[in-house]
Amino acid sequence: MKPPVLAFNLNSDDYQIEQFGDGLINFTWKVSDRDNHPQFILQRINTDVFKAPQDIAENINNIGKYLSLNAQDYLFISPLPAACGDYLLKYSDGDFYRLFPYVKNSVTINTVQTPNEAFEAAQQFARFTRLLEDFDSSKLHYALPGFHDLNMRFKQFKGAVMTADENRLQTAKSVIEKVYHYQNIVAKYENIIQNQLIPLRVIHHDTKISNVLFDAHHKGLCVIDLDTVMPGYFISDVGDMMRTYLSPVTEEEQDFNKIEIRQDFFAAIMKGYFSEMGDVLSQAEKSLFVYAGKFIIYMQAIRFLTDYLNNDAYYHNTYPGQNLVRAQNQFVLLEKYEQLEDTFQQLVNKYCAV
Ligand code: GN1
Ligand code: MG
Repeated sequence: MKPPVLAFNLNSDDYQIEQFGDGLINFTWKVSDRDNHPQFILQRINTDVFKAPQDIAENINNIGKYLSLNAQDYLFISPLPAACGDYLLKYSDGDFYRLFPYVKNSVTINTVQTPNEAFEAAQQFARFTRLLEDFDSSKLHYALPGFHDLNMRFKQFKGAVMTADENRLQTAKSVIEKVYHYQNIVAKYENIIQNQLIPLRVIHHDTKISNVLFDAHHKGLCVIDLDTVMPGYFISDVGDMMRTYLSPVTEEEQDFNKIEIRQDFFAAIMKGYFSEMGDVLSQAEKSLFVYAGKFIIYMQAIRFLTDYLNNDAYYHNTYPGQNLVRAQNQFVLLEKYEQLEDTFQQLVNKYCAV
């Protein structure tokens, strides 16, 4: 597939274009000059998932404007205009594209290898939310309504069980049982929401490490991939960091013995997040810091399983049964996380007491 670089005034003869990153939804290319220096990042928005890409463009624009007025030192990467002047290009193939400048000497990483990387990333996501603390979040469109609404995800899962074909129901049987085994995680979520125990904030909602830009010395620079920035709860961001930084292997790992929880990485996420948000978070939020991990790991397990039961309609797959493997993987992670829950709670208590 050849992306429409000319529509962004780039002559394809002058650039090398290669697929970039490991996202499961949008398609991303790195555009480098003839000397192989990266110059741009080009993205095609998946409109099966993001039904109103214009809303995302508006969100990014609004946040960019706010930060340029209120946090001048923050590195905010704004999209570049296409030849027609639009910042989000609707191309003749019906797809939407956008172009970002490539930040010189920046790097992204795909797996968290040191606690320092976890600290830096957590600090960056927390900084983003903190800098937007006074931003009027009602200005933001909900690009994906109900995205991290665990209640809704649970209902979607039950719906998928009703409609799934017999074969998939059979192969997924033991994993489906796990969803019910951990149902108390949904009950706790319902309680939080119904009693409004924690506030809505500007939340990134996709805190995997590849969404952080680092400098050459692995210092965090800023967060990227802002499609899912919406009003939400801090447990989404912290939880997704637990989900994706604590284990040395990802959701794609098929050898579940390799899944483990690295305790020093938990401490790094906590310290990094609190370094920015420590004075902002309420007591109620702090008391849910450990729950955040369970909340997101469980929700992601449900989302993969639901997609498996729906014949893999949502996530990009490269082999049959991949969504089921991902769901199983996430349940193993959840089990191992739960075993350390008390240890982690003590860590948080101790850290918050000083
Ligand atoms: C999707 O495309 P990517 O990898 O940034 C998904 C996230 C999941 C993640 C699991 C819009 O993110 O919510 O956590 O896959 N994004 C969307 O790998 O559904
Ligand atoms: Mg993403």
